[in-house]
Amino acid sequence: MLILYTTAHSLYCTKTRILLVHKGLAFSEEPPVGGVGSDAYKQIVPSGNLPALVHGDLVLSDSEAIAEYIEEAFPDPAMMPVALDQRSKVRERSRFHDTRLEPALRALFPIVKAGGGSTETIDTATDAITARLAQLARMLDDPLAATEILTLGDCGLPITFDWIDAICGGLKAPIEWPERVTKYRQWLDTFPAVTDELEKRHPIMREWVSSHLK
Ligand SMILES: N[C@@H](CCC(=O)N[C@@H](CS)C(=O)NCC(=O)O)C(=O)O
Repeated sequence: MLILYTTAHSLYCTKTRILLVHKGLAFSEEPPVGGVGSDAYKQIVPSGNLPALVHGDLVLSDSEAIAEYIEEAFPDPAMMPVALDQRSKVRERSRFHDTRLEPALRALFPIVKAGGGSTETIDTATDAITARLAQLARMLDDPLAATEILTLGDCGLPITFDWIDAICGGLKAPIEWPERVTKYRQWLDTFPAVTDELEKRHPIMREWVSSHLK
């Protein structure tokens, strides 16, 4: 049995749930022992990171490490293409999500927690997101990036897109979505693992945003 340490709001936990559900794997979820950032949790998961996976004696953190382990331990259905160059583009997309697009979104969290920000602060943050989305559109245009299967590189993006909608909607700072990214979102929505998980997260996201932005 797989155990996943999660919290309801964590974007990276959603990324991992999408992967596990798409793989058809049974797993149970547990909150971090002693709470987020606790010493008790760090006794189990040294980095204190969420999500973390427990599989037998293995305790593994970092959503990318978890994704690659799951793909190797449970190869069916495949979530990596066969061709080497296509595999590398999946990894590129996944890393782009974790190290570029998501951090641009994350810059908005303290603004929301503060109940809002100056027009200039919000514009700077949303301009950074817009720039990353434009880069993603170009990456998606690369023929080597196109796959028919849902891949490891596609699991983080849908929840980040929905957080962008939720937060930018709350801040009344709409984002202009590149057509290519909208088309990609529509494709992601053809996978039940994506839509079912997002549906469960929507009320939690809405509640979090509206609790801060009255
Ligand atoms: N790159 C990491 C990022 C994960 C991450 O930032 N997790 C947040 C929750 S969304 C977290 O662990 N926060 C608690 C902490 O850092 O102590 C991954 O892919 O797992």
